[in-house]
Amino acid sequence: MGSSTKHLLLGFTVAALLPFVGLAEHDGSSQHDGSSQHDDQTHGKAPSKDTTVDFGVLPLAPLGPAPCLQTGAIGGPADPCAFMLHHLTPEETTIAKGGQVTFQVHGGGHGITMWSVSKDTTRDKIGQVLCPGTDPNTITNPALHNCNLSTTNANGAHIIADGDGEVVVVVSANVTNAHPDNRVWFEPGRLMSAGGQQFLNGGTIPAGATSNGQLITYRFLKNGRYLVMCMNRTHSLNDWMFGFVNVVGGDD
Ligand SMILES: [Cu+2]
Repeated sequence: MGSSTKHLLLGFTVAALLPFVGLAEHDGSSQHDGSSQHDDQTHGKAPSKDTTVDFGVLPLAPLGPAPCLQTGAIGGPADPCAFMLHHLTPEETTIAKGGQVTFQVHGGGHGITMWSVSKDTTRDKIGQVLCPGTDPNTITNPALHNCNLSTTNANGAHIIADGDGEVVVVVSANVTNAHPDNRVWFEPGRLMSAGGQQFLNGGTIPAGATSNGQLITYRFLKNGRYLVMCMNRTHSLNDWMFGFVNVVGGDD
């Protein structure tokens, strides 16, 4: 076979494959069905290069009227309103590929861990397998939070699947109450974790220009959607302490 014939055949093969390559890139995954593009949670958001996310909240005053604690360990593990502190701000963040997110820790008892999920993964999809019911971040009356301070739910097993139905995180039951059982700890596919064994330091000044909480940075080199969770079982499994980072721009 002459070299010109080889080139001709190679060119034909590449051309024949292109439509399939294009489809896979368009959907973000070759496994997606036709509806996934419509549900892409990463669309329509303007990316910045680098950004910051506040991880948790430092309480300085009672979190609400009684039964929220009015004195003592406000926001601590015995405060029925502590769930109000367990969220990321913002919950959804979008950066350009290659950009860095700096997570600043506020308040106590946090650890950070992260996995990649499909682009159509919604907050509700994840939250309903952690604690079924209303998103705790929208609840102001602690009596309406289905899993509030529930050790049964926090210590139970939870299997987290993404929007495509792929299992992303298998949270084992907390049997020993020692590392790694006592945290959300699942290594397959995990991109990072910080705060195992010893929780992160939330500093003494609330979120703002002078805040002094511990900083955790991660530079996102691949497009996609990333699930960022607290490793504290009570925070994430009871109170939905998780958020998403969307990485867009450039090639997938
Ligand atoms: Cu936490």
